[in-house]
Amino acid sequence: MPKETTPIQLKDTQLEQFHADGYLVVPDLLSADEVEAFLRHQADPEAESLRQGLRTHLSDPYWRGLATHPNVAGVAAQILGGRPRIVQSMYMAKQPAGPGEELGDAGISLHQDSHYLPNEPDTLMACWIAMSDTDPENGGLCVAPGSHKDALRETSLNTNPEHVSWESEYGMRSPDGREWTEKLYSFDVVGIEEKDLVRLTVPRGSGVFFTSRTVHGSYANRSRTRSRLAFAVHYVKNGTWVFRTDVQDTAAVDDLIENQPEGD
Ligand SMILES: O=C(O)CCC(=O)C(=O)O
Repeated sequence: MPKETTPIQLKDTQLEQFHADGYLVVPDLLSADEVEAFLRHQADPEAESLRQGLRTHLSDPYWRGLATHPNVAGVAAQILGGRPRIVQSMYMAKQPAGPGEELGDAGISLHQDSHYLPNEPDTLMACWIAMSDTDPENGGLCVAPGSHKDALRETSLNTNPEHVSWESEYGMRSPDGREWTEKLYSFDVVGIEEKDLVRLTVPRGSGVFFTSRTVHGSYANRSRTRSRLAFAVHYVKNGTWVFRTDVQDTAAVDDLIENQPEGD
């Protein structure tokens, strides 16, 4: 579990950079011990029984520890200017290419998170933490600086084999109780070119905060030996409505910290 540290306080210049670029890399969110403890836990077959899909932060103390960590949720609170609530948490392990394979595990097509998680007012943001050293070769995170400044972009169904492809129906509910379903799929934003992208190098324990409209994604792991491991948490500011029913019941970071069972 995270141990006591002095929480990171963003400088004004970092906040300005976040708002100008739509993302901010923040070094050393987690200590080497914290990363190690999480990875050891993930490798324990007993951790499987604690998984609850996108809501594992509610059932697994290690996931909760990262999602409420002062350097993760605390920095999100500074960016949001208010109390963050957790929408979802994810662990994404992309393995390197095996013998005879050209590519390792595929990445996630270039997208804006509000396409997947419509919310109102749109306060959605993410913290993506490198749990291994990550870079362009092993499928590290890519971002399009400044892409958050416009409205949500047009998308098409991904067809690039370096990205995972899928389609699925999701339930939606509006604040007035209206319900409907929407087909979501591996969105690929139209009009983004290689020159628009920065392929980030983010060392283990460091992280990237980005807005719901920042175009981002990743490519396949092209390394032969190095896994690309990442943990991501998506937050909204208190008072935001999340339309997707599977993650609508967001959790206040403060409540999760207060109700942490003894010994976690
Ligand atoms: O790690 C990746 O490949 C993409 C992560 C992502 O899309 C996210 O955290 O919102």
